[in-house]
Amino acid sequence: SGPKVAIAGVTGAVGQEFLRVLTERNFPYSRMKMLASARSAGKEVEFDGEMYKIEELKEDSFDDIDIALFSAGGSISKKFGPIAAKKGCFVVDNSSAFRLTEGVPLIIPEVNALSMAEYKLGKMHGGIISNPNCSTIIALVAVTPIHRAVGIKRMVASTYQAASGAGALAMAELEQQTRDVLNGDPVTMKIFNLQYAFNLFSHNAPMTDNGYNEEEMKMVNETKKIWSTEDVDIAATCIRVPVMRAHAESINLTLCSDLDEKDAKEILRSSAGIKIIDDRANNCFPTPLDASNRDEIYVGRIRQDISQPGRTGLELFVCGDQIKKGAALNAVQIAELLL
Ligand code: 11C
Repeated sequence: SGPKVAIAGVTGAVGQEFLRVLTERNFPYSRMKMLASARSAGKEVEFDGEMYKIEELKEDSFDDIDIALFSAGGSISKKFGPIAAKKGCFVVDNSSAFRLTEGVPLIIPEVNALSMAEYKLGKMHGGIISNPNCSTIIALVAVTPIHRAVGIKRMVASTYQAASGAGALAMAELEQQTRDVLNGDPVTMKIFNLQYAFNLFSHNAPMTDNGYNEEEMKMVNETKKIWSTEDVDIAATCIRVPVMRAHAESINLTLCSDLDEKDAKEILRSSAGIKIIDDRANNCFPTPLDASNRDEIYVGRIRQDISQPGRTGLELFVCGDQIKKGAALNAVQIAELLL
């Protein structure tokens, strides 16, 4: 027994991770439907010991579905999300299509699970719930406990983002280019317009008028919605680094009142979804490899910002699996809240 579940975009990196996370968490279901574009229809995918034929995503795909996990890109979500919701299906959408839409909850379960109740989802028959951007999820799991304790006035984030954020083909490009460079072969670019292996560059999201790219503005706007406040100043610089599947972020905070670094560490240690690696003596701090395939956000370099007065500034370095907590796991946790 359990809900009838559909995966929209099952062939993608996040789609595949949905399947792993659902199995890992023993998510209850009475039926599972695998959906993708016409190109993948007819192929088979394994889940929970059974083989499933992938069906083409169409308007009638959601007629008998209770919960749909979407990760097939913004335009697919825009087209099919409302159709599914109208049919009484709860859509957990991994794209940016509805994140800032009024009335659509934007949820990180460790941070604002209660917002789902505020949106009165329980009384609704179907609806769309958005999964935040991975960089936002990874930052906010780490800093929200500090925000709850003393308030955050300003946050400056610098990201080091993995290939997975740009999809399975970008991961393949990083692998291929690395091989090409080591073999002395010419490097070819398909997904990114710059060499990725042994390099790093400003995030590939489209640039906006203010000089910040869309990835950076997502961190700003999504954080304000998730924290339900305009009263926090946020700036981000997002960089793509040649790492496979976990993002890292350097985060600088200006606090509303004093917080000692030792107290900050204790607050973080006792908070949901966080693991601390913070061993100064041995220079042991979070790495993307520590965080890969893990549920938790890894936090370290917890230190007072010496450039701010008293104990009003704090610095952190965080790592989180982009495909897992940054996408599939967070969406499945939202589906668990729906149950
Ligand atoms: C990245 N965060 O790492 C992006 C990918 O709004 O869901 C996901 C973009 C989004 O490149």
